[in-house]
Amino acid sequence: MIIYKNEDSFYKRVMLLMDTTNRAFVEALLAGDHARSLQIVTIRQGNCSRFEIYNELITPAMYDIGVMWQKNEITVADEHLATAVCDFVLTQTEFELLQQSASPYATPKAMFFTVEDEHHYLGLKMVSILFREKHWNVKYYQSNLPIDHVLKEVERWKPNVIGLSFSLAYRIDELTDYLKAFSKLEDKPEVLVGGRLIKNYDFSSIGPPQTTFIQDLDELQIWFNKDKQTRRDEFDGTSTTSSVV
Ligand code: B12
Repeated sequence: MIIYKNEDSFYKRVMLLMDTTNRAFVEALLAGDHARSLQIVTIRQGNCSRFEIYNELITPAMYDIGVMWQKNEITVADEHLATAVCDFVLTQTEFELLQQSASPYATPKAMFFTVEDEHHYLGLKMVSILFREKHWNVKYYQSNLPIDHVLKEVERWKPNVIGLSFSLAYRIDELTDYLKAFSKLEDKPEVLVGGRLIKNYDFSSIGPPQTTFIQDLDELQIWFNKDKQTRRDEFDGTSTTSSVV
């Protein structure tokens, strides 16, 4: 059974975070102004981490745009334009990480994608960049990856973590199929499921044991800290040491 959770307090917190810079950022996204949007992010980068920029600037901005769209204050075209600029800004925040990109054989490995027909991928992209920042070997497949192709990739690449995202309630059956398929995998990779609905519903009943539902970047941070305590290679040891303490 999927249990509904209260979303009011979350949205109040989001609105409180919308200070002047955040409003300027929303305006720049909606104006399709790549330069101004990037400038706002670059200024913030002076005293904020990537995590803070994603959590306190970009995520609230996109949620705010969703509310404006729902209230018919902006058009579908405005929202698409804002999405494109947001995607550009995220790519820029990933750019400098390319210098320290892990080799295709390095561990630990994590793959990211959205379930079939799910086109909301900006949140997933942020998460994949945060994994890259922590020196994970990342493969980011963006959106709409059918289950048989996911399973082929898992078999071939053998990731330690499979991260998937979904945003629309009517994708729950698809999500359940993916999770069932992962529970049958021999290597038992850890599965992380994220997306806006995790805040509102308790999905634990559809997740096999190695699945963790993560509602936001704060929870991801907790997961990273826990993972660091239990995994030695690439973080505190060398790549050939055991990954289990
Ligand atoms: C931009 C946008 C789009 C873009 C998608 C752009 C893209 N490439 O991602 C486009 C235009 C394609 C789109 C299409 C649609 N959309 Co839309 N969209 C949005 C909007 C405004 C922002 C989404 C976003 O980027 N949010 C910001 C990110 C950062 O937040 P997030 O996804 O929650 O991710 C965070 C966490 O959830 C978590 N997380 C996410 N994934 C993962 C994965 C892992 C592994 C982990 C650990 C964590 C994690 O970390 C992230 C970082 O903070 C939302 C509003 C909203 N509230 O989100 C509506 C929204 C989601 N869309 C909505 C709808 C209805 C649609 C359409 C059905 C519209 C239509 N009629 O065509 C289509 C469906 C398309 C499809 N088949 O998927 C509704 C859904 C309503 C509902 N009740 O289900 C919303 C809520 C708008 C609204 N208020 O009505 N959309």
